[in-house]
Amino acid sequence: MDQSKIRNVAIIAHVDHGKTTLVDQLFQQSGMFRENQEVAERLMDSMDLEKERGITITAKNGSYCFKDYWINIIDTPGHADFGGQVERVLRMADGCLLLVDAQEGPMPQTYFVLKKALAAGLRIIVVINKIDKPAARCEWVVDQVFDLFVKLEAPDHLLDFPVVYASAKQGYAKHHLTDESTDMVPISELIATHVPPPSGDPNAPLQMQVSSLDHSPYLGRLGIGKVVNGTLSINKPIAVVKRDGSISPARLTKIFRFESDKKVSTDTAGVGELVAVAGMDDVTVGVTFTDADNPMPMPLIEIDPPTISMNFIPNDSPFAGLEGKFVTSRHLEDRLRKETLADVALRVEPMKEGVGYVVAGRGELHLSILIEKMRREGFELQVTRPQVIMKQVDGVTLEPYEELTIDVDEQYAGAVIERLGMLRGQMQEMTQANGMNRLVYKIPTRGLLGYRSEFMTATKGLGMMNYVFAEYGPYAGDIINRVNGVLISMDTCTTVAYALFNLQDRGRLFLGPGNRIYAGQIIGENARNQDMVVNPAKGKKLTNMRASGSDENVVLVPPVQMSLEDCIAYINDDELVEVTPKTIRLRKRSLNVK
Ligand SMILES: Nc1nc2c(ncn2[C@@H]2O[C@H](COP(=O)(O)OP(=O)(O)OP(=O)(O)O)[C@@H](O)[C@H]2O)c(=O)[nH]1
Ligand SMILES: [Mg+2]
Repeated sequence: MDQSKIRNVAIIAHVDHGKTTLVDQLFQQSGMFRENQEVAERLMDSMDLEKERGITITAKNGSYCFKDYWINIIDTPGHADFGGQVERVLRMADGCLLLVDAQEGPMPQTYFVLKKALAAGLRIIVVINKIDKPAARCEWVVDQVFDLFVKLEAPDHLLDFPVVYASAKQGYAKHHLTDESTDMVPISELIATHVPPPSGDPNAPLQMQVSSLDHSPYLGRLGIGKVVNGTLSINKPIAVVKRDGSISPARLTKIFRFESDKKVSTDTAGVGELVAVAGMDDVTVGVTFTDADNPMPMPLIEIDPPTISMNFIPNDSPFAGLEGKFVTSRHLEDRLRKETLADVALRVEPMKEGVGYVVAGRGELHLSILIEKMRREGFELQVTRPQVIMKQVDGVTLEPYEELTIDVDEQYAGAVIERLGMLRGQMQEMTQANGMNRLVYKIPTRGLLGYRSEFMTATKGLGMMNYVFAEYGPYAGDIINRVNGVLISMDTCTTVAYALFNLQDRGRLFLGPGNRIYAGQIIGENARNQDMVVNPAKGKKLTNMRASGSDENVVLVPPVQMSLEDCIAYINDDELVEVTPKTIRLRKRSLNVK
């Protein structure tokens, strides 16, 4: 492949600003699909969980042709929990598209990814996306982006960034807002002219560093990275430099390049090409494949330390083993170990007391996605409330803080401010525009655990909240997770509508009639502060004449529906979430309720 015609471009942005949709359009318009071919929306979001949630979880490679250019595209996740991946895959890129929503403007993760792109010295093309939105305010957004570059001390030659306006959804882009356009050509043109070709030397010793991982059912683990110098060849013996600096011989069994969203096998890959390689079972992020005679390791890729942890415990509830295939501690251990190989941001250690594992990751979403994957594979397990990872510096306990940005309708701002105060948030900034308030806070990560769903309810879904890790700071003091107690079942039984009807005045119920539950299981929230043991199976007395029709006439308030994330955020330290392929239950750790 002609090195001068390769362009390696990462697409980076805040969550939901349209990265994956933009990739769809670039692919679609490059003519790589047959005219009548059915192509999935957000093609690169290929995992089931990505499709269901509409978010990108892992970065992915693809490519398309524009004129005689071969453009490698790296789609990255925008959610802060997966920010570490962005930093790693930027090593494959020579330039990037920074997408910014034409209405929202730069958001916390925009700041984070731009900082990483500047640190990597990449050429940046700013794409103002979603210009079709009626509330788009492009000029304002461009100004904000410029301010962000200045704030991040971008060097002068990068401050002069090209801007292109796009609607990824409708498939057009333009250099000026007044231009007419029906296609994405302006973006491809800018990539061809503004992003430099890869700069390596084909005659130098081989260097290819693994920046991300993938898995093939037939070939096992794949390492993905850029050939920085030299040529990678299937038949040539090479060496691998591991993260610990050790050097050993290696032989690759397969090399793939990325064509559209597929991997295509090849025997050699030259400078600047992005490839996936098979043949090394314990390949991990940061290893360098290099010349066997003249090994040249590349600088190590730093991996951000985890910020929160949860305990994963084998299911020991009375219903253990009824719904899942994998239940034992051994199953759990094997699965978690396997995950750490594929996900370098995850740490797993045995618990110091009791049976189970401390699983540490980059945030609530990171860990809950793992739990969700496991339950779909047939695992049963129990998890504890997430804990933030504290640090000891010079004998002082420090805890992580986030910078929180909230956009909320004026009428709800008061309630939000009050609550954030209780969560130990410190307001940094408050601005108003068009009936919306923007609040910026510094707040302990602890205070934010589980806050999202509360925020959504408090603002009737009309608010937006985003946060990124800010720094470690002094311990902020106690934060009360939940003031209410819970309603606990006194017996193992099946819930009865009549009993629930009598209980629903006491608080909010989490389940309806006809559910099999056990003693010690949590069935609802008490309106009062303390826990209460209740009997959700108590039927009507038989002496009551109207009992003959039994339950049917009872009108129940629909139970509160809680997602896995809601449950995890809800529980206290003396409670667990039990997860099986079919059910999510809340329980007391101690089931002794009598
Ligand atoms: N109106 C409008 N909506 C868009 C546009 N581009 C994307 N969207 C919508 O924005 C939402 C998010 O799009 P994605 O492409 O998944 O965003 P993303 O940046 O890949 O999101 P993450 O990968 O989760 O960070 C989807 O509902 C898209 O349909 C656009 O140009 N205009
Ligand atoms: Mg995406």
